[in-house]
Amino acid sequence: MKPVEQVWSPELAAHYESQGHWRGETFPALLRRWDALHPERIAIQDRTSAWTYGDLADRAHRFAAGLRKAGLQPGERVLVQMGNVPEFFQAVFGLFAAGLIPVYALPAHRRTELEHLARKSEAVGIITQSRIAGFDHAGLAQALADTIPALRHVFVADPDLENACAEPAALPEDPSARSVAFLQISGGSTGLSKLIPRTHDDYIYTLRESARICGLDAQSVYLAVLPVAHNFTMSSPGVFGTLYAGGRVVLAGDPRPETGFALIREHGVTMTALVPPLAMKWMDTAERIGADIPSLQVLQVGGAKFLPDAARRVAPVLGCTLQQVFGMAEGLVNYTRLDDDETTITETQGRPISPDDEILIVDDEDTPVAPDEAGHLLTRGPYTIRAYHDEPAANARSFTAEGFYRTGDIVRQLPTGHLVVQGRATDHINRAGEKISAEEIEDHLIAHPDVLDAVVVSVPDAQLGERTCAFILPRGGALEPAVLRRWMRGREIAAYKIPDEMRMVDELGTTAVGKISRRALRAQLQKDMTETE
Ligand code: J2J
Repeated sequence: MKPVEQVWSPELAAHYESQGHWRGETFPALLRRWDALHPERIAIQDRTSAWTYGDLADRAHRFAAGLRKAGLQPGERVLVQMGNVPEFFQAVFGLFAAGLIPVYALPAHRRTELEHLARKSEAVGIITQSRIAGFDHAGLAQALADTIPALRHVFVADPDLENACAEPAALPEDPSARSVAFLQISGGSTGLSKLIPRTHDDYIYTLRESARICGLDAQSVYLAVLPVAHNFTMSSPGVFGTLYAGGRVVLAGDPRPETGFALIREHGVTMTALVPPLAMKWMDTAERIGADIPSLQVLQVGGAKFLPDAARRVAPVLGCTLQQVFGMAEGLVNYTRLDDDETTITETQGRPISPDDEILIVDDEDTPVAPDEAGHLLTRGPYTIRAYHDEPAANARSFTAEGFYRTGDIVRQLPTGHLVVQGRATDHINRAGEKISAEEIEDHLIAHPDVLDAVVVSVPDAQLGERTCAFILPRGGALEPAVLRRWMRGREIAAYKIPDEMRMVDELGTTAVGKISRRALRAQLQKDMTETE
């Protein structure tokens, strides 16, 4: 089994430590600390249950003992595919306590994505729910275990995560804070998702600082609307940042504004986070039927560009402060500060968490652009990865020789340090905050016997921000989009990856389509589409 690691240069690591960013804290130690400090306080609740910090520690430790009893060994990887349920926390903190490394899948993922994540991480097990939004995840997990011999353990959270628990037993020693705590997944601009190894030290630093920047404390109540496994909901400051601050996490079962407003009223929610299309839906509903959510102090919006016109509506319509969040699972997170002036809050995507986040904005030749000019955003810092797991080719492309991560985003920086996202250079589609790799979808389409070639581009969309359009060159006669749509469903991929639009074409451009010209072709089609919109 390949070890998972994340290594900074010794000089930078020493610097991050000397600055107090990395403090040697680990997730299993955090859980024990919360349990010792405030076991009676409510940590997590949803419609039907409320767990105190003591309950969480007890459940996680019994599950950890069960994992040990089942033979799982420290350092092994386990896929976690769960929705916004308290058992997610039992599973993940149980894995931490047993020295295991969670790999976070999203609820929307299907067999194709899970199989890729399982193989790439060499996972030995999967923890899931029997159903999420009506889909049979237990069946999927079992089918996966039947095809991947290494994936030996299947745990279904409901009804029987409890059955997997054992009497508390000796748990392994805490891991090194410099070791990898879990694997997040990349949005993936080329091909399939890559695995992002995040260490205890680096991630806990973002939790501590995010909680501080966002003003969280023991009185804070955070509503998780987006999937908890997504890096935004998990850490900016998200559910983990809220627990770090000793606050309370409320889990929403669905993202509808009516559900959100009811939960905010019922639990006195002070903060929540949405992607732009959802934020607009919440505002439209509030204007139509009223929201009555006086406890809500901060609405965070991020994951995709929030346009200034929409941003300006937040405070008057929802009666709370807007915080824009521009982050990435690879690391760097930017926040507008709660006391920034209105123009900064509505027109920028914030500034970095850390004084040690290094920001470089460069042209196509990696030469820094003039101040205030737009260019490629490169970054290096105390919580931005230096490499993906087991991806030598992607690592060579995605990181400079000095260890800066090439974010793929085009930004400009204001004299205050705030960043304005202008667009992006890589070929992913940001569909309502869900990132889709054009190449991955093209590969699925081209696998169809009647498709000679396909190119996928993004198109501006009033609701989603962007939607996907596939240009398809059939091999011979007519080919119906409905046939291809069925084909894509048959590929067992997340539903959000199925193109919103498919256009049959006679040719796809004059250049021979190869890996190099495909990029130019996408750009050309993109331009044609945008101009005809
Ligand atoms: C424009 N583009 C944005 C924004 C992300 C906090 C918040 C978001 C994520 C996330 C995250 C954007 N305006 N406000 O992990 O901790 C686009 C950029 C970026 C990519 C990263 C967090 N906020 N984006 O969205 O890994 O293109 O993380 O590089 O899913 O989303 O996507 P992801």
